[in-house]
Amino acid sequence: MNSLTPGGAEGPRRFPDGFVWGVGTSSYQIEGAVNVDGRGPSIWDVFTHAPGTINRGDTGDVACDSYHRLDDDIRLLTELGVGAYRFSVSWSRVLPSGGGAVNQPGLDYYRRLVEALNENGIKPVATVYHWDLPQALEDRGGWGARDTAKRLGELAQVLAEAIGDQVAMWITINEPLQTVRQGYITGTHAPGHRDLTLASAAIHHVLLGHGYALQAIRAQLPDAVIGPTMDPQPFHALDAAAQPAADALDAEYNRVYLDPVFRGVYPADLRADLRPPETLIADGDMALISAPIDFFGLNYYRPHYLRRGDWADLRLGESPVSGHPGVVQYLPPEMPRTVMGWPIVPDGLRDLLIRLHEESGGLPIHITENGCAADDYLTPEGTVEDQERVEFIHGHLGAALEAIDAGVNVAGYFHWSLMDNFEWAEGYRRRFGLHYVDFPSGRRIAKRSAQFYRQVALAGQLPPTPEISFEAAAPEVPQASAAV
Ligand code: IFM
Repeated sequence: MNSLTPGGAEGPRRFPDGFVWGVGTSSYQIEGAVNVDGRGPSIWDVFTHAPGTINRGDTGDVACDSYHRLDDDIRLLTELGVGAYRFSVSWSRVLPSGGGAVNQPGLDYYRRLVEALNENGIKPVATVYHWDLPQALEDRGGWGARDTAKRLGELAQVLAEAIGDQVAMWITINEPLQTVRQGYITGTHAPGHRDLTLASAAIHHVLLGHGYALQAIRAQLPDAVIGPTMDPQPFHALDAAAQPAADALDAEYNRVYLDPVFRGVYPADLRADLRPPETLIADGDMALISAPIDFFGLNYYRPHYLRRGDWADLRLGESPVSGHPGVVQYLPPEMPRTVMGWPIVPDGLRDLLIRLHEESGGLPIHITENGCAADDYLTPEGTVEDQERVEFIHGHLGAALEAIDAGVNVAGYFHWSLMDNFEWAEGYRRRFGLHYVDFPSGRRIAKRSAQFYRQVALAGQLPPTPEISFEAAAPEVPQASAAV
């Protein structure tokens, strides 16, 4: 319906009025300046400097140097034409010991950032916690300790007081699934634990941290717009034999975080060794975790496919699913995927939006992340022709429109990311940005996808094909001025 013009030809499809167009980043991935102006060490400083943790030994020591290039990045955002910018706060820049004494220069940086955004008509969307826990808190037990959750509430309170008048939306936590899974189970992210007992405690304490942060911001700013961001990952069983595994993994990856926030309970079918022990759940915890939120933040990248398979005789595209003998994860070899190896499935976004709409009781949903890594490179002419990212964006925005047509309140889309940055264990080799970053010089260059996204965001509509129209192209975002 939305996609057809009266003449029957495919025309542009409009997003609802007030739809928020944004881009996202996070502190450790872009700021650099790790030893500057009183910032304390975070778990990522320690983890990246341990041998063998990160591809090529990359660190976030310099990253995109956004701490020193604030004006450049504001210019990128204004040239991009977005209405909102999602950034995260480096906890140890503001509270170097995790709590207690505030580091004023750190707080001043975020004050300058949010003021500059507002002066340029861009809504600041602040993520309180995006993975860079102060090492001081890790030394006292990290997310295995209840006190860490309380300290997140303290950080939120400090931020609400200092920048609350300037922030349009608050995101309490980013992707608790990855904090727990990669930080405490696989050990591929900081702090690098592989310990299920710690992981089960971390599940509860990260969610409790969301609850304390929500409570602190609400107390200070009763009208604030607040929600968590999560990255539920759909598991599809391709045959009946894989269905029990798909259900179990849905509990382990998704419902363990969704159910407490939406309904105040942990899923009954969660595997026993990950279930937060009753002894850790104090009276009032589940009420705090399930306190009303104003929106749900969805990060969507990919689904998973499971089928019956012989672990001793794996076929092309199959890998064993740990804990589920006889079941394999399967990626059809011909299925398009990003350089991360993640399948490109826009319909998965539509279906997930519909599911979350139902499970959340119709909450507004912001797509707080969606994007793809690609093998981007500078052409001799100095451009980056990332047509595959343009197509990725076009496909996923089309899926968001289908969800809207189905009645889902999709309130915004934040492309990940404003610019190439430190992609955690992958280091700098994985480029997710709308802007190419030449890391040795720090220079930012608008990719073709930046021009496409600009055209969509300014018009509030999706063109029928993933192409840049003449009017939106070069004159407004000339390569020369987009490079800073
Ligand atoms: O770069 C990350 C981001 O920090 C969290 N969500 C997924 C992105 C891509 O892996």
